[in-house]
Parts: sequence; C-alpha cells; structure tokens
Amino acid sequence: MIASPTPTAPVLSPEVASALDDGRPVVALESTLLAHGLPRPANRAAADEVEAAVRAGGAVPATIAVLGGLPHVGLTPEQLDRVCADADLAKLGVRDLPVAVALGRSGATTVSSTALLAARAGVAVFATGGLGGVHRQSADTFDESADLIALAGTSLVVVCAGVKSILDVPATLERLETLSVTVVGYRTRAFPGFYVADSGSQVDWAVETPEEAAAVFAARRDLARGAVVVANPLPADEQLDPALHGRVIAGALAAAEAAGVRGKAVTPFVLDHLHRASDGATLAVNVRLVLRNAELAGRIAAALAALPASAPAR
Ligand code: PSU
Ligand code: MN
Repeated sequence: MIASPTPTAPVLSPEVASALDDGRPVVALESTLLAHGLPRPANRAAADEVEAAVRAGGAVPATIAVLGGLPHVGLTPEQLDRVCADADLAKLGVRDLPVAVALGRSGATTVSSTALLAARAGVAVFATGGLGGVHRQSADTFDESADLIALAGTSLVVVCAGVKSILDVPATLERLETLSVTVVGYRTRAFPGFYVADSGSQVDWAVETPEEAAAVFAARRDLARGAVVVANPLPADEQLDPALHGRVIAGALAAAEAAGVRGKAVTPFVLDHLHRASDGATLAVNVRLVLRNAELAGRIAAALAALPASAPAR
C-alpha cells in the first residue's frame, strides 16, 4: 500500500492500545454528543460519568475526536476539556474527516465518523445517546443523517436509546431496514423513543442479555459488513414525562423552522432548545440514557471479549 502523505490512522491512548493488544473489552464513545448535544459546562462532567459507566460495565472507554488533524481514540482529561470547552469546535461527519485531517483541524465526531474510526482502530462496541436518522419534513428538505449509511457499512455494535425523537422514527426504521442494519431491542420489542421509553414503533427482535447481543454481533460480523443496533430503552419511571415530551418537541421544531436552521446545525439547535424549554428536564434524561447505554455497551464488549475467537471472515 502506498502511504498517504497525510496519515489518517487513529492515535490510540496508551490504555486503549494495551487493552486492544490484550483482547480486553473497549467501548468507543462519540464526542459530538458532548460538544454539540449537551450544554457547556455540564458536558464536561457528563464526559467523565460516561467513561465511568463504561468501566462499571467492565470495559475501557475510548472517547473519539479529531484534534489538530489527528483522529484520537481515547482522550486524556485535558483533551476532554478541550472538546467540551470549545464553542467553535467543528461537528465532523464521515465526509468532514478528510478535510479536518488534511488541514490539521479539530472537531467532534458524530455517530457516523466515530463508527468509522472505532472500527478502524479495532473497537467493536460503541455507545451513544440516540442515532441520527430521517428528519420530519425530509420529503422537502432531504435531511437524513449520515449515521444511517455509515452504520450500513461498518461492523460494530451500537448501543443507543433508539433514534432521537425529534426525528421521523417510523421512516428511520424503514431506512435502517433498507440498509440492512440489524436492529434488536434490549429486553423489549418496543423501539425506544430516546427521551421516552417507547417510540410507538416495534422492532422484530429482542435480546435478553449482553451475551445474546454479543452473539448476534459475532454472527453479523461473520455474515456481512454492517452494524448491529442494540436499542436500550429508559425504564418508564426514568423517562421524560410523555406529555411534556410532545409539547416541547413541537415547539423546538417550530423554532428551528422559524430560525431557518438547516443542515448539520438542526440537531444541535433542537436539542439546545429542548433543554431550555424543559428547564433542563431533557438534559437530565439525555445524560441518564447515555450513561445507561455506556454501561450496557461495557457489558456487551466484555461478553464479546469472552467469546472464543471466531475464524476470520472470508
Ligand atoms: N446522541 C445524543 N446527542 C447527540 C447525538 C447523539 O444523545 O447530540 C449526535 C450524534 O453525534 C449523532 C448526531 O451522530 O447527533 C446526529 O446529527 P445529524 O442529525 O446532523 O446527523
Ligand atoms: Mn442532517
């Protein structure tokens, strides 16, 4: 292979590198939800809590971001400070990665770019809050997250609380089916609705344990590229009050429309509006669901590491 003049290989933190070398469990975490999904300075504490939740599940956390053109897998506390403090940090999807790398820029990685970098580093399990997907009004705007197509082509487990409820959830599930992304509920067939336990849509399959989730992924990896989405709902007593949920979502989407927000600014704008309109209720629920996903991802990574090594895919 001809070496690229601009290296794109991820830089592994010492802890992540040694865990991967030893075959110990590692969980990738994205940085866009910290930099663009949660308000400063609460995002910094959340970054530590999410990493601690992965450890509680039995795995090593690897938060991913691009700093000075280098894709990092596993961040130091100072690097997390930088990701959480910089109000102008770019939001990098897959298509933005080559620009950031070649021009030496920094940015937070979304589900799509985190998945790519995690898989490249050899990390098979990833935790986030809610996937991006098909936006409401997408028939007019064509706004559909790059997360979907990235998951179609990347071998990894993504633990999430479904897709963000600001989206068109049934349309997003249709697209995931078209893209042949495997979707299983965690102990439920009711697809979670991010802030709320039940989106109202069903999925075809459920897994009951981290071991089952790991086995499904091992089979997927043997059969075909692409992700396994493990949809992990909040317990009903921890969800956002569904009535409040309906009210504030409608207001936030209307505000985005009125402000003329477009493209990749839509999701951060709407999440921020929700946090304000609900007096922080959506923020507390958002952090809680990410922590639950991080811990479950840790358990799934541990179960995967305990499986007998499978024959290499042909
Ligand atoms: N989960 C959260 N908060 C977030 C996100 C996920 O709890 O902010 C981010 C992820 O990085 C996801 C992105 O990839 O939102 C989707 O953005 P878009 O709709 O522009 O593709
Ligand atoms: Mn978009």
